[in-house]
Amino acid sequence: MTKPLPAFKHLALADDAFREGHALCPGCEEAITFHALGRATDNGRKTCLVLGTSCGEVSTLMYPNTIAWGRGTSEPDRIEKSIGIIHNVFESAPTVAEAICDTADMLSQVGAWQGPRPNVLAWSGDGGALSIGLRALLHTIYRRAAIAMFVNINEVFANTGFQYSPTAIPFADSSTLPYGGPAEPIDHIGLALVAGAEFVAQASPAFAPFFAEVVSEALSIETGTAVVFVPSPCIAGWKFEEGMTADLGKLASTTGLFPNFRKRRGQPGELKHVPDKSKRPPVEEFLALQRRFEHLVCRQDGKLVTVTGKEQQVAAIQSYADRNVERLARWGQFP
Ligand SMILES: Cc1ncc(C[n+]2csc(CCOP(=O)(O)OP(=O)(O)O)c2C)c(N)n1
Ligand code: SF4
Repeated sequence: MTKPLPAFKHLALADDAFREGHALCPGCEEAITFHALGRATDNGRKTCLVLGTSCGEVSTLMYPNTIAWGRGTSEPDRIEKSIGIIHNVFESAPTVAEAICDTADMLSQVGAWQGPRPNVLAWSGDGGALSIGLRALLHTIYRRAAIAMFVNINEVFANTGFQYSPTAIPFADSSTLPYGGPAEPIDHIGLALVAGAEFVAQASPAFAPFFAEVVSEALSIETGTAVVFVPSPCIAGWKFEEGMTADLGKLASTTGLFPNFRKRRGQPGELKHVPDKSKRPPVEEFLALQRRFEHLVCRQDGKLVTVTGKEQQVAAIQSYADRNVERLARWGQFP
C-alpha cells in the first residue's frame, strides 16, 4: 500500500488560488500564508473566503486594478475550483462567514446545492479579530459555526499605521504607544478554547510541514469552529532587515512568545517547536532583530547587549515567554 502524502506535499501539488498582483510588502509573511490557503482550498470543494479589512484585504483586492485571488486568470469551468471573496467591515469576518455557512446548509436542505459542503474561511488581523471584533469572533465560536477562522497576528493594526494591538509583546514600540507598555498579550488561545472552539491552533508558516497540517485540519472540521492564529512578522511595523521573515517566524515559536500549538476539542493539545527551557533561545535573540525593540536590546560585535537600565523590562518579557509556554501546556489539558 502506498503511504499517504504528507500535507505539505499535497499543498505543493495543488492548484494555488493566490496569485500575482498583490501589494503586500516584500517580506510580509501573509503572502506565504495566503499561498498555503490558496493551495489547501484546492480540495474538491467550492471556496468562500471572507476578508475583514486589514493589510491582507486591502493589499490583495485592489479593485478595479488587480485582484490577487483566483485559480487562473478567468472564471474556472469547475465550481470546485472557484473562490468567491467577500470583503466586509473590519470586525465582522466570522459573522459573515457564519452566514455563508447557514446559507449553504439551507440551499443543501432544499436541494438547490448538491455538491459537497463548501470551504468557508474567514480572515482577520489581530486588531479586527481580537480587539474591535473579539465579541463577534467569540460568539461565532460559541454558536459552533463550521467555519475556518484565520487570525493574522502581527501585533499591530498595520494597515492604518501600526497602532498598538492587544497581542503586542510588552514594551514593543507602536505608533500609539512608543516604547510600549507592561501589558501582556491577550490570551487568545484560552479565549477560543473557553468559547467552545472545535479546533484551536497557533501555527507559523515558517514551519511549513506543521503549518500545512494545521491548515488542512482546520478545513476538515465540520462540527464546530476551527480557529488558527498565525503569528506573522510585519517587516514595516517591526522594522527588521529583508530576508529575516522566516527566522523571526521560527524564533517567535522557539522562544515561547508565540509557540506552535494545536488542540482538538476532547483531545489533549500539542505544543510544537518549543525546546525544553534549558535549550530555548533567550527572548533577546528575537528582540534584537527588530528595531521596535531597539530601546531594549541590540547586537554589538555579534553579542546581544541589553540597554543599560532596561534589564527589568527584558526580564519581564522573558518571564512572560516562560509563563506562556507553561500556560499553553495547561490549556492543552482543557477538555
Ligand atoms: C469599524 C472600523 N473601524 C476602523 C476601521 C479602520 N481600519 C481599517 S483596517 C484597520 C486596522 C486593521 O488592523 P488588523 O486587523 O490588525 O489588520 P492588519 O492591518 O494588521 O493586517 C482599521 C483600524 C474600519 N475599517 N472599520
Ligand atoms: S505593513 Fe506589515 S502586515 Fe502590512 S503588508 Fe506590510 S509587512 Fe505585511
